[in-house]
Amino acid sequence: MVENLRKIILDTDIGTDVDDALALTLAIKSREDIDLQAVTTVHGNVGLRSKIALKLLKIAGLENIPVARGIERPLLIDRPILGWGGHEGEGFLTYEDENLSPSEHHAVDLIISKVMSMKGEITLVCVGPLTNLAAAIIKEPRIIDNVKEVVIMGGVIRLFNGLNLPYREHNILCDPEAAKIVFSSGMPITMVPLDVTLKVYIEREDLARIRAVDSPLTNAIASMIERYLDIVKRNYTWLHDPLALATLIDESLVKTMSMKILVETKGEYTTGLTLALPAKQDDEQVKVCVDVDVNRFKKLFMERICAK
Ligand SMILES: [Ca+2]
Repeated sequence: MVENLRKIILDTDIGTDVDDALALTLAIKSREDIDLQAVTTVHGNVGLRSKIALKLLKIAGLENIPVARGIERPLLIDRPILGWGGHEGEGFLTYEDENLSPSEHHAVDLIISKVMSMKGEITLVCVGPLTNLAAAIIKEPRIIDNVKEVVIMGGVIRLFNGLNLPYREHNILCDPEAAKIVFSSGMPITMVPLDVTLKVYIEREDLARIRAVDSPLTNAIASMIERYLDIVKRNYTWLHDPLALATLIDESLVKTMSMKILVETKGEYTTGLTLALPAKQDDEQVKVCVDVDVNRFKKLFMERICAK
């Protein structure tokens, strides 16, 4: 049913951790649920990140979906770019991909124009630092009331759920001021924190099933995963960003609780921390994912990725 499709913009730091490419692929292969309106890139070399997204879309035959470059530096400029691996695009992009050209529009403008031209219909899926979205809010605050929903992979609320959780998460730590603007904006937010994403992963042994599909897209994805596992010297890697996307495909995969989320920006040791408090009635309430059905998610992920 076309009218039930979720219109999304994927805002991503694709290229460093392989999970962004897997989230994009999950969106591409979930056409029955997801209408991918645009991809926007953020943090670090956004031109290179955009080429990676463009190439994946091209392999999938979706050259019509715009990919827009966003903001390279954190919002206040005085913070470093964290986590740039140096391997971004290696083994995937070739000299022929020089011709892949991103949208002439800036990511911030594309987000604003999509949200304002399709009021109440656009869901923003933010799986990188929140710089683009914060800048979009500053430039056009009316997007706050006109976005359908924002799904954020980011933060950690430290549920003490048996996982060895860090006290800060990368996407928020990269740009805490941007995160603070987003979380205090009043937008309807679903937060997919490390507390749940560190429960879901793909293993090297899953690659055989992906390779068996033998399509250009699955072959590309299998190679990207394999290369990333070699770089991080592990036989598994977490599916942080695909889980955020999957909550839009089947919300029953996760259990959520309403909380108030504050972002620390000034602490000597705690900058970038997401402080989760019980939400009172008048507070901005964030839907925070607190548990995930690991097996059902993994099954959905593999079935979608490996579908013909
Ligand atoms: Ca990401």
